[in-house]
Amino acid sequence: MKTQVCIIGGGPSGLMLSQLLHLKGIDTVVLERQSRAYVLGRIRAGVLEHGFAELMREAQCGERMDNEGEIHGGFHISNNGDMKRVDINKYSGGNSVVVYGQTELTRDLYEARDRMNGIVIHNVEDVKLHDLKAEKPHVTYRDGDDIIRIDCDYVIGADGFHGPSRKSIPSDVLKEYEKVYPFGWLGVLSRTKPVSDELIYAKHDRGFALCSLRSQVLSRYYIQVPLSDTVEDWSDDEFWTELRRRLPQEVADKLETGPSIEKSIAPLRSFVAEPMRYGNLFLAGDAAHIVPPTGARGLNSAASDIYYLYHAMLGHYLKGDDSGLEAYSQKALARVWKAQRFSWWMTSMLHTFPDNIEYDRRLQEIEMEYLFSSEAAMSSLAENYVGLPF
Ligand code: FAS
Ligand code: PHB
Repeated sequence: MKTQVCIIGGGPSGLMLSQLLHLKGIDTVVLERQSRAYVLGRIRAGVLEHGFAELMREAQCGERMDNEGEIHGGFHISNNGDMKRVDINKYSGGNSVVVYGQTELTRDLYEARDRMNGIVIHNVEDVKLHDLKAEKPHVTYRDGDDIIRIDCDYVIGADGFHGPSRKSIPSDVLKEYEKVYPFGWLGVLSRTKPVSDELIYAKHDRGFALCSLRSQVLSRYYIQVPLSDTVEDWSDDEFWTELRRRLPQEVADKLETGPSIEKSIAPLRSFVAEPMRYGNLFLAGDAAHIVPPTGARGLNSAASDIYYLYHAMLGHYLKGDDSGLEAYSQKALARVWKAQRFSWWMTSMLHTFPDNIEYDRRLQEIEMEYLFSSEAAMSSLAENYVGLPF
């Protein structure tokens, strides 16, 4: 099999790039290890930056997002029950975010791929990357007893944190930066009316909590839990009781509870792999970087990678200009690290750290006090939350 761009990973990063390139006449093949149902069964991001929403529209996949997604111009931060609103619309110069689940946008991307007869191959096994430094790399995968070879010009590693692409870069070339947080997020999805029209990030002595949503009939809630906890340790009732304890009383009193339709624990880590290019391999999204979800930067960091790669590939194929490809890693990492900083800052300010000394706990309080006392601090939060420019 031959193609111009072989994309490993059928998550949002891989699908978005495949769709954008196809619209410009550039051939791609997407290789996905899981079934489509499995990929669409994942519950992940919920908040889209302005830039991501624009990319969805450019990819001709934005219609349902525009019809069903919610535009949010602010969110709330509570501190042991004292709640204040963050007006991101005012402090970002009129920008906002779209609340629309990653599951839904991934579905939209798959449907667009189908409409254009895009090649997405599911249930591939043993994907291997070959000759990445040669003129023409190739990728192989196993289909039952057969080994299938795909010859291509470029390989895109959009295969997430556990995929083979990053691991194909020699250890003497790749540098990894990682910070693991001493807690995770226990998330619950429930067919209930969201407790608030806007997100609530709740700092509390018992631990962090987040009230989010997917629609007016589908709520998404999280509570910080120790890394030693498992989903089995938490019944629905225990989850709702603990969530209420961490919310302001007026919010807790109107919390509508119901059976969890999804319940999972995500560990929190900050991770960056450099460089994001090795020969004709380009890493994008979670394959290259991971953030704690506190700042809602995970999926949105993937968006700028895809934007840069898309324009770099257009330059190469349509103009014979490789400057975008040459600059990709440095340009992508510059924005990735700013998202890392913001995610670390939000996480550090809002969570309880078991080993924090008194000085650290007091500093967290001061960070919050400074934020709500300074227009400059609020503008900094807002410009990061709506998304720094691509
Ligand atoms: P993905 O991991 O989504 O996709 C990679 C794809 O590659 C997967 O479909 C995988 O099956 C496939 N793959 C892996 N190995 C392969 C192989 N060997 N061969 C072929 N295919 C292979 N971000 C937020 O902004 N907010 C959140 O609340 C949030 N919550 C999250 C919760 C969890 C549990 C996780 C893991 C992530 C969360 N994220 C969140 C981050 C998440 O949204 C990612 O940023 C987003 O999925 C990135 O998309 P991709 O780069 O496409 O990676
Ligand atoms: C979510 O709705 O899943 C969500 C929203 C905002 C975050 C993290 C997760 O910061």
